[in-house]
Amino acid sequence: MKIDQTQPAQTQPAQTQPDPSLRHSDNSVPLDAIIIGAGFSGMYQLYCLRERLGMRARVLEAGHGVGGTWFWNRYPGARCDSESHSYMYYFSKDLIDEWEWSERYPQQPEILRYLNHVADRFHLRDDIQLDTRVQSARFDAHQQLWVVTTQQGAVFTARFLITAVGCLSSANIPNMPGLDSFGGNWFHTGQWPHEGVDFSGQRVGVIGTGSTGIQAIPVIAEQAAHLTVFQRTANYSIPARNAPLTPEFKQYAKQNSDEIRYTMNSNTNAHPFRIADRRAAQTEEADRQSIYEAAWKKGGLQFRATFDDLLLDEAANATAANFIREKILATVADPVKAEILSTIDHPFAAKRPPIDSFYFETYNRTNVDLIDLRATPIERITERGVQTSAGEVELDILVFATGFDAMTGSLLKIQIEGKNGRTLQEEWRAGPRTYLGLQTPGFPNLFTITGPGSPSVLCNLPPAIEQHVNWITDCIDHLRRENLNLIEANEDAANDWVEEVNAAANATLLAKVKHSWYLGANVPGKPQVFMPYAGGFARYIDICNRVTANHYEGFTRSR
Ligand code: NA7
Repeated sequence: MKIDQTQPAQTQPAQTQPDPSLRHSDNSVPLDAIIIGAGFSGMYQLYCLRERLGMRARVLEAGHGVGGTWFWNRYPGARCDSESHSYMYYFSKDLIDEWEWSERYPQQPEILRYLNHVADRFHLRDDIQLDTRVQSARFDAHQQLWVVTTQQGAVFTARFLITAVGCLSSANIPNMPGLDSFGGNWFHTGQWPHEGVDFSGQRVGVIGTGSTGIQAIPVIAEQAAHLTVFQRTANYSIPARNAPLTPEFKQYAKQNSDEIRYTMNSNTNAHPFRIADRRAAQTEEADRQSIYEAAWKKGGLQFRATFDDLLLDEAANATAANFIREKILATVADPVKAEILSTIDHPFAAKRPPIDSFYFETYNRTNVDLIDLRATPIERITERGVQTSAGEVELDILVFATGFDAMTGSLLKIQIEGKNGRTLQEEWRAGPRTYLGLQTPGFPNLFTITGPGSPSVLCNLPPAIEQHVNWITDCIDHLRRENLNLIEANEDAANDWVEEVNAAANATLLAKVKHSWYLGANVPGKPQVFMPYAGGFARYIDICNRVTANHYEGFTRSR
């Protein structure tokens, strides 16, 4: 099927100038829309509603600044795994031309500077209310309005409610017995103190070896007197080969922004590269090795794109997995550590594959120990440190790099009550059930940007966000033009979509990993349902476009 990706996923309505007199803070007058969260999604959604549709919208943001995940995740080594020229908005040519990234993979402070620049450049702060945590939202069917209450007790009403709360924003802090008794300081990477943490001269423990732990461990090891890494599941990681961007590359990225955007919107993961059209299983061993070797040298998530059967065929995947295992064994000098790090229980990239800067090399430092929690589990946290079945590790600082209650965590922290008085928590008791990740039946005029059931975390997120926001904006514009007040996903459409999401995951190796956060398995008690849509970003865009073209098939629109 042909997909036109030279433009945003949806046709953009003509730009209309907002009426400045409409921007006021009188809570008694219903707004057109309330947006929860001022990260990549919330800011772009505000821009679209205000600048394209001339609507009155307000963003409510819990943090003291804009930036969403990049406001909170300030741990040492925090940087993006997407390449900088793809981890940005593409909706404004001027913005593309004027912003300059410094590195292949930008660090957290640089991304936060970018998002602040966007907020200033488009005067978004006028309609963003910081330090405002939304506690509940209730749909008033009589008035056809969402009634939103903040933790401070302020009440807002709006026709549309749009959640832009992020997929990886609700910290997963394991309930470890004894944590209260710990005499040192402990931190979760996603709630890092703004003043930073001084590790010098300290005995530090890091629990977790996902993307975050793998970024933080080398940086902490350089500062700390001693670092102990507590690993539950060994992980693959590809060298990032981060470096400053050359003037030539910066120029290339600006001059070819249309093509880069087209590539991102017409492939599986919304990255600015394509998955090679060849199979590992059908490639000669020597050729395969040299392809892997070249990708290893180049670094980054492109390694995953070397062959198109890596996530479909276990034997093909094993060739990549074995290559990486050999690299770990060749890098880590201590054979015990090397064995713990390279005994990996899942296919490559079936969990989110990290990329790193000298992660495995860090285990060659004399001040770094590694504990295999599969062999010697944590029993409790003590006053002095961490007690495993093999003994106590004394620590001054403990870092939880233990991830997030992904995709649904932040949404379900808000008490969201739909038209029948049922809450999202009740509706999603057996797992999230959405239509296209955009809407849930029973919750009219509620949109979830990159919600469960959309490609979201399987993608480079900014393009996925732009596509969702464009779709939502066009949908709202359509309702307005047609003089309609409400849109709601149909039960059948949501049920069919859940099946489609499951089928897409089951067609890949992603669904084979039973302990991944894609399934919610990292949070005790969370229903285990594969949450993101794994059918590919381009295919998803095409489905969304078809739904629009077929008069919002699967949705009910009404006055
Ligand atoms: P992840 O990828 O969820 O990684 C969390 C890590 O913490 C992982 O190694 C977990 O082991 C470990 N973990 C979690 N709970 C525990 C307990 N109770 N005990 C020991 N170890 C534990 O989160 P990240 O923050 O690294 O990355 C999240 C995403 O952010 C990333 O994919 C990017 O998209 C950005 P496990 O594997 O569950 O055995």
